[in-house]
Amino acid sequence: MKADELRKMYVEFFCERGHKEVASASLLPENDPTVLFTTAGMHPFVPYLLGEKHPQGNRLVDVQKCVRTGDIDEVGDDTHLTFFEMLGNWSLGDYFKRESISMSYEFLVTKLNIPKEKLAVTVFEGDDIVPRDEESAKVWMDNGLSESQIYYYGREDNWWGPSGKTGPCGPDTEIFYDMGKEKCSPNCGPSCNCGKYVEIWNNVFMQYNKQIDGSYTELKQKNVDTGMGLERILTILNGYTNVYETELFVPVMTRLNEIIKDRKMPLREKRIVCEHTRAICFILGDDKHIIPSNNEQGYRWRR
Ligand code: ALA
Repeated sequence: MKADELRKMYVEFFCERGHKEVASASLLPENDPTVLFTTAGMHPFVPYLLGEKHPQGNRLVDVQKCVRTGDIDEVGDDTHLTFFEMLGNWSLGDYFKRESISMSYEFLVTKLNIPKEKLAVTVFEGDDIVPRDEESAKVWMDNGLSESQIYYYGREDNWWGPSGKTGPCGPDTEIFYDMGKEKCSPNCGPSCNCGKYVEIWNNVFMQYNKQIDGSYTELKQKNVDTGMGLERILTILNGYTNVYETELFVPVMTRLNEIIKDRKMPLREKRIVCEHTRAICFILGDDKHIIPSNNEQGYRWRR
């Protein structure tokens, strides 16, 4: 499977289900002053998640360029990236948990032919502010997952957003692929980060707005924000073990090997050079043309 085939399949699948395609926004957030870069698909949509009408309707699909530096120290492992493409489908006050989860399941299992046994999902276990998400767990089971494939976790794992201090957020259900490695311990699960389970998609049920004092208010409408990692899905569909084997990285790695010739360089360092090179190319090539400097986006670029 080529990256472009996958992008097309995803967009077509959601267009067939009433979504309108929206182009990727700039890597410099236009509608969200709380972050330096577009770290997720949601930033361009913040006003619409808050209730403003989107000109293209209330079901949207996109392939959004993202830069996320929070995981920068993980880069060089098999799956973490600073620049990545996020395949996203959006409900702006339209469908909610049942339809969102069912469409994700159908896309993965029926369209991409991923065996359902290879999936594990997590749902929000609840706390004193927001109840346990039994509804999402039930929808997963109605679709065909068994109870043993469903894990409940707390706010650290199953709550998404806001990226800055304030804004739309909510509990999520995350979808993982079992890479087939041995369990790292009897308690091994999607949250342990041992590499057995790789997160491929996140469906966020955005129904809250976090305020500056840390409290949550209900949004005017219930939204869905999903994000699937293009590079990770591509790795899995092609039976690779890491993102550097995909066509998105092979040419960069080939060129690096030509440049360093016989000099020894540890694999992890090579991967970091490839990954960061790709990221700064996209930052430099962005419509907003970000250049290295000593503050804000330009400083991240330079680092
Ligand atoms: N906004 C969600 C994420 O980035 C989909 O994981």
